[in-house]
Formats: sequence, structure tokens, C-alpha cells
Amino acid sequence: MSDDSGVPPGARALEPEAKNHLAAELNRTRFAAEGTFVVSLGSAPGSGTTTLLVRTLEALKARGQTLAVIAGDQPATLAAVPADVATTTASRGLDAEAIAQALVTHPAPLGGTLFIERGESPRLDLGEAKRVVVTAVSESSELSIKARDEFAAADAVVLNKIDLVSTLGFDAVALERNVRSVNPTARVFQVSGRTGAGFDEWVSWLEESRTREFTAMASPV
Ligand SMILES: Nc1nc2c(ncn2[C@@H]2O[C@H](COP(=O)(O)OP(=O)(O)OP(=O)(O)O)[C@@H](O)[C@H]2O)c(=O)[nH]1
Ligand SMILES: [Mg+2]
Repeated sequence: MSDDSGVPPGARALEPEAKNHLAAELNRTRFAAEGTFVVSLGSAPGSGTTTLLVRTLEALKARGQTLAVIAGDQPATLAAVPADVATTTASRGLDAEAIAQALVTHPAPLGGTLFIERGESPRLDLGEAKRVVVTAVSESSELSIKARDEFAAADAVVLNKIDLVSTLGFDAVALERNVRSVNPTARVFQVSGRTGAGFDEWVSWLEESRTREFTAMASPV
């Protein structure tokens, strides 16, 4: 069948959302086949994400993991991560296809963990296993309308710079309550990328999630 344009419906260009969905599914299939656990980190500028990521990489490296990073438009991250962690930037807007393109030249570590630093990129499915939102006590405990979607879609929320909580008088209870109002199930971690406080719990969650992901891959229901 064709409409007035004479173009069969199946031959039309996909809407960007559908196109991203397809690319994300392809990424997911690839990650499952290669046993790569993929975590994306979204955050507002200055949340301490680079510091958090570097410390997280060091902790996972010490636990014997193979790691890689795709930094969206975050060149500072490339300079900061340990030299033996493979890093690259995504060539254009951070969507699922950009991730697939980055993986052509920088394959994800087989059986390892790949972090994607999303920054403030729009909330798109990249094919990741876990979506994490990083916020900091230097920001507001109220969630902006824009941020609400991000928090609602997160598997975990990391409240960073917890070493400054009393200095800045930040209300961590209010933040957690606000997160819960849009997302009752997300894990919430309070950490300091500077001092390492809270890292045991956060890094253990990453490891446990990775193990669960592989177990789920090995025995699909
Ligand atoms: N007190 C404290 N400061 C931190 C912590 N983490 C990062 N910082 C400081 O916060 C500033 C920003 O840190 P980055 O790690 O570059 O943060 P970012 O979110 O990657 O920043 P951009 O990529 O520039 O948006 C730096 O001055 C860090 O030293 C923390 O846990 N506690
Ligand atoms: Mg950064």
C-alpha cells in the first residue's frame, strides 16, 4: 500500500525516536553477546562526575575488571581517566548510533564494564544496562521539571560531594524524598569522589549489578 506520496509506508525514514530505539536494541544485543556491562552516567556540569568516575574506575580496576569509557562531549574526562583504561568520545550528539559508531574504533571490553558519560545529553536509551544520575550537595535538593524525567528513569542516583553536606547545609533527606516521589525503586548512594566516602556500597552495587546481568544473560527466562 502507498499513500499520496507514492512511498510505501515501510520505506519511509524512521522517526528519530524509533531509529534510536532500534540502534539501542542493537547495542544491547551486542553488549549481551560480548558480556559487556554498560553503565551510563548523566549529570549537570560541576557535579563532580569526572572525579567520581576516575575513583570508580580505580576501585573496579583493583577488583580486576577490564574497563572502558565513552565520554560524550567531556574531553576533560579523557585526560583524567587512568592511562590503561580505553577511552574515546562519541563523535556527535550522544545517541545510540553515536555509541555504536564509537565502538567501531574502540570496541567495548569483552566481559568488562563500559561507562558512558552522558553529561546533560537528552535522556535517550543507549542500550545500557544501568542508568545512573549523579547530583551533588552543591546543587539544589529540589528536582527541576527537566531533571525529574532523568531521575524517574534512573536505576541509581549518586549524591556526590557528601563531604560538603554540613558545610553547605544540604538537605539530603529532602533530596531522597524528592527522588522517591518520581522513582520509588532507584538506589540512592551518598558518596564523596574526593574522600572516597560511600564508595564501598556504590562499587559493590556496580559489581553485583554486573553479576546479575551476566546471570540473566546466561539463563534467559
Ligand atoms: N568537596 C568535593 N569536591 C569535589 C568532589 N568531587 C569533585 N569535586 C570538585 O568539584 C569540581 C568539579 O569536579 P569534576 O570532577 O571536574 O566535576 P564534573 O562534574 O566532571 O565537572 P564538568 O565536567 O566540568 O562539568 C572540582 O573542583 C573538584 O575538585 C567531592 O566529592 N567533594
Ligand atoms: Mg567532567
